[in-house]
Amino acid sequence: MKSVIVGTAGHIDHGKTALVKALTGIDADRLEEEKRRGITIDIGFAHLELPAPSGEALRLGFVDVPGHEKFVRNMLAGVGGIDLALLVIAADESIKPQTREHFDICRLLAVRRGIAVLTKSDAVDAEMLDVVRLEVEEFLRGSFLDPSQSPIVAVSSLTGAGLPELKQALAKVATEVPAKDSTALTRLPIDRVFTMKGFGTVVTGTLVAGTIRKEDELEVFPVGKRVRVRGVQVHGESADQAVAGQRTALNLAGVTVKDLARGMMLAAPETFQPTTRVDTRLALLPSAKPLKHGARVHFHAYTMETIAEARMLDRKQLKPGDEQLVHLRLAEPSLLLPGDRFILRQFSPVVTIGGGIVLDASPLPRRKPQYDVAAFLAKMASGSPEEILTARVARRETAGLRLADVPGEMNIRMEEAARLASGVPLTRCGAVLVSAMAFVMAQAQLREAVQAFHAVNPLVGGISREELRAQTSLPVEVFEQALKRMTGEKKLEVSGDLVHLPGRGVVMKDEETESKKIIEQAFSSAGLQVPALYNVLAGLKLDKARAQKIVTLLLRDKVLVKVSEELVFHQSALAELRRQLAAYKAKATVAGVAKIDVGKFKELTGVSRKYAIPLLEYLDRERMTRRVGDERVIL
Ligand SMILES: Nc1nc2c(ncn2[C@@H]2O[C@H](COP(=O)(O)OP(=O)(O)O)[C@@H](O)[C@H]2O)c(=O)[nH]1
Ligand SMILES: [Mg+2]
Repeated sequence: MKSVIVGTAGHIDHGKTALVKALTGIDADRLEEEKRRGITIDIGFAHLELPAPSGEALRLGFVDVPGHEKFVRNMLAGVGGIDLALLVIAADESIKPQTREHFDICRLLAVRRGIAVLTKSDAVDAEMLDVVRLEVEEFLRGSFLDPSQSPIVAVSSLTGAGLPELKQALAKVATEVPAKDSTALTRLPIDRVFTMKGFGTVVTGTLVAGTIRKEDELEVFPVGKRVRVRGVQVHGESADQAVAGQRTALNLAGVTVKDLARGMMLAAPETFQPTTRVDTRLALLPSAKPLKHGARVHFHAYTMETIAEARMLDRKQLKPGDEQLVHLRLAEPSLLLPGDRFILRQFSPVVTIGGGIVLDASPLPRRKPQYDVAAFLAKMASGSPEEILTARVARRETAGLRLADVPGEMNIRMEEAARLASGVPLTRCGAVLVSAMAFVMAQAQLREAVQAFHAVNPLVGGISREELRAQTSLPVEVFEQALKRMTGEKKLEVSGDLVHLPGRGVVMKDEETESKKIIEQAFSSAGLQVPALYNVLAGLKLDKARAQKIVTLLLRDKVLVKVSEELVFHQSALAELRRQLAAYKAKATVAGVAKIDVGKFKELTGVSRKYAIPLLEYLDRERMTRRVGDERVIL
């Protein structure tokens, strides 16, 4: 059964609530104050089943909105999820300010279909009704309610005149309007939160996308809390599930009423990120004042509202009646996705000035050089899903876009994201997608970094993988994939942990391996009484350059440690020194402090002054000791 949401719109006292009641039998003015004062303050709800022209049943959910100019905020909370609008105009008053404002809002939100209803037809004569009808036709021309495609129906909620015709027109338009997608990722903007005896926390809203079943887990935005659906009601009756296009009430476990409020959004878990920055296409009403760069406005989307700062992405000022790309910075995070519509109201006095569509809810930080934002947003506005994915991946250059982040950025299911990703010419680096161009860039970065390393370190066989990755700041997956491609094509080689240009690696010949052992042994057996390096090297069957290379390798691998320009120690000797010092500290501690001077240090270690001073300075650098006058405090 198709479910469609019908919203009322129009000036106060034009008979919106009376019309909803005449159609559905339900009084949408639910608040005590509304009943007492006879005016609608907040949004109210009703429902009706109608046979479609095909005979199939249609389920209509009604959102009745307040017409008073003071309550446009509440009207906006209701209108966000509607599929078709009933623009209510009283025949005895014709078009009034909120007729215009509500109609503007419907147009800015891109409501696609609707019916103009001339109410209170009993209160005017036929001639007057004709005049108003002409006025309204003129008013609607060229809009989504253009009289050539949308009916204008005169009714009286008092006498019932015209109601059968209106129901017929409603059924026809509701059949034609596209249904909301019940297979899409679930989103339910919350419009009411309350407790019900015996149930606990209940929220209501118009399910704008997806399906919600009992026991589903949902995430509350922007707070990120998890909730479990204990029960589902659709149009006031228990149901196994609610589908997109239905007025939905959910009984939730895992939250209290305090945690929730109108404006929050329930959504598929682990998919979306709330945002405070969106790139949009914004249209300014002809009646508005020019909108300047940096202007503050009220931002409304679905049931949420916040303050936003408008930053122009092309011309510095948006002229009335024009539209252009605008970046909005929101005062509070919220869940917004590409394609979402929003309304802007002037900061003060508060009137509706424009509205638009979110093109990108995950803009990259503004930096230079920046991707071409205008071209990117043009793609977002009119590209195919394949083009959109390609552009979203390409703008991230070598950082790439994780496949896992695609559903949240594009508001598509994972299966769809995977299908798209395999259908476009992108490079898959494990879980990361990069453009073909970025993959080439990544390889160039690797080659340059390796070349630069060789230039600076002629004696070392290559750069370690981790250092190379850190230098190029590529994601691990992109790094590994690019390296694999380059070694496959023999553009780079890998020996152990080292990456180098072909032919530049360290090839240890037998003699060299032997020499390495000799050097290491000479130092490890000497302890702190180390031999002079040139003496060790002189005893090897190797030329000086090769011997020096081996020492450099041993230093890099931290087998040998340079303590001063002349002194090199084996790491095991230095480890032993630390142990000795720690043992000495345990014995020599007086009043919490252990000190040692050069004499005691020589005694402790058996080294001469020539060695003691550089060793103590080394220990200072290593923060094992701290010099205080002629002594050292052992730390
Ligand atoms: N004569 C007449 N009065 C109506 C009709 N519809 C509504 N009214 C009256 O107009 C007033 C405002 O109606 P209401 O539905 O509350 O208007 P809303 O502010 O647009 O919701 C109420 O006193 C209604 O009884 C109608 O078709 N004929
Ligand atoms: Mg009302």
